[in-house]
Amino acid sequence: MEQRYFNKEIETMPRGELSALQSEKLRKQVRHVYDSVPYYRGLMDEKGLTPEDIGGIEDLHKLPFISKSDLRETYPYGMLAVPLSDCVRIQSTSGTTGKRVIAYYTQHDIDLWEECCARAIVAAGGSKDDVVQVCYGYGLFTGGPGLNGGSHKVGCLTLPMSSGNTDRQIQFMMDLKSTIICCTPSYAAYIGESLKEKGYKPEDNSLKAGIFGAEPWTEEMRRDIEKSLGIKAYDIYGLTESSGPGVAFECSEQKGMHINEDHFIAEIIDPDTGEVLPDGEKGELVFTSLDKEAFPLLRYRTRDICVLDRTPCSCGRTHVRMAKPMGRSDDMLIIRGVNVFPSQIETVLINEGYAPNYRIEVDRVNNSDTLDVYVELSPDQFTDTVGAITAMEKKLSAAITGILGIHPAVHLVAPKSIERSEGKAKRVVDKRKLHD
Ligand code: DLL
Repeated sequence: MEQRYFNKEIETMPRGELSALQSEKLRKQVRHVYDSVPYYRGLMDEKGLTPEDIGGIEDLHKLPFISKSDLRETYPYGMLAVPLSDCVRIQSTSGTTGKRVIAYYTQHDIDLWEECCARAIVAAGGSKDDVVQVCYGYGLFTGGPGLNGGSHKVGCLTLPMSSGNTDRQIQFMMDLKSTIICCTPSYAAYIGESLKEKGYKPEDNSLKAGIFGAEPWTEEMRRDIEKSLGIKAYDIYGLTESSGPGVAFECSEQKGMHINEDHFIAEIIDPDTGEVLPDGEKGELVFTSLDKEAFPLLRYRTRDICVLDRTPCSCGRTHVRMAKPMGRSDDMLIIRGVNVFPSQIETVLINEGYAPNYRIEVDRVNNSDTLDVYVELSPDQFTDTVGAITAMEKKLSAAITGILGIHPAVHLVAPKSIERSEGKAKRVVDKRKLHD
């Protein structure tokens, strides 16, 4: 397949030149942050560091980390590195775990963010001839505005649908012949299911690709969505703190997401010790933004657990690839002492032939953790024979035990009884937190 790039010079830049570019930008960025963010200057002072100590990327490890708690402490303006009058936009996180994070953007910051998204769209096969249906949420969430801006930059016809109203999504998709769809993977699965219910076959739509992210999703879920929509499904990663979607994106090789390294330096650290880990080892992803003016974060701890791969990619892009994040360190459940990521359970469900409609409930009864997995049956799996259901539950429970090493209570429930998600899916209810 012929490779196309949005910014060939940067995306295929030889490693040596890329490192030199990163070092030059890092020196400037550290100086900018030191001079304009008293809070970060304080952290550097505590370590006895001045901007002169950071000669290039080899010195990155000397800098202090920033985490969500620093952003909460400095809320709302404490991390702002330019006068408020130079900012043109804010975006914000959903704030489900505590105070919201507010990210600020100058026009320059918006431009570079949108370019990152444009690179992702072109890598997924997009060009000015495409019709891009953006059904990530618009508003404070970065998904809609980010992909919308990227789609404009590529010159695609952009459908700013936002999330929800699935009947209308399907009507526009069919009438305007959308070729690329952008939304969360859980909403993509829901749209696929709704199309089927309306009697459409995968080949009835004009879609060729989907750009899905904002939440963890497995390879199994990718195959499911690809089949139900008749497309190639691409992953995209990002977080509000670092602009939004487009920090990393998949190319046609689909062997990890290329991190836009001209704008972000990625490190993997041991979440307990903060020590930088060698490439190929699993740990917490840390980002340093190199170009952002308003809200530049140095060594920001994402809590996402991930692996980096620097081996060359046959797509020609030279930028490092990150594996699909397997979840956040704070999403990881510790059940009876065993570390469990919801994505592990999802893999088993799909491999066993179930759709990714499930809810995980963890509780503590008589001082012992309980794990209940509610899994929805599809209409063709549904049966009202109790014996058959019990046998299926036992088989699924054994398959999950085989992977996790702990035994869940599996409950197969009626079709459509688990709530669908139009944005990020909420799959886990940890009732232990409610009791604390
Ligand atoms: O979710 C930005 C985004 C929008 C990314 C649209 C991709 C597409 P936040 O709401 O701040 O920003 O959430 C960021 O979501 O730290 C990850 O834990 C998770 N996440 C984002 N993309 C992926 C992905 C947006 N592709 C948090 N795979 C991040 C797994 C993802 N997790």
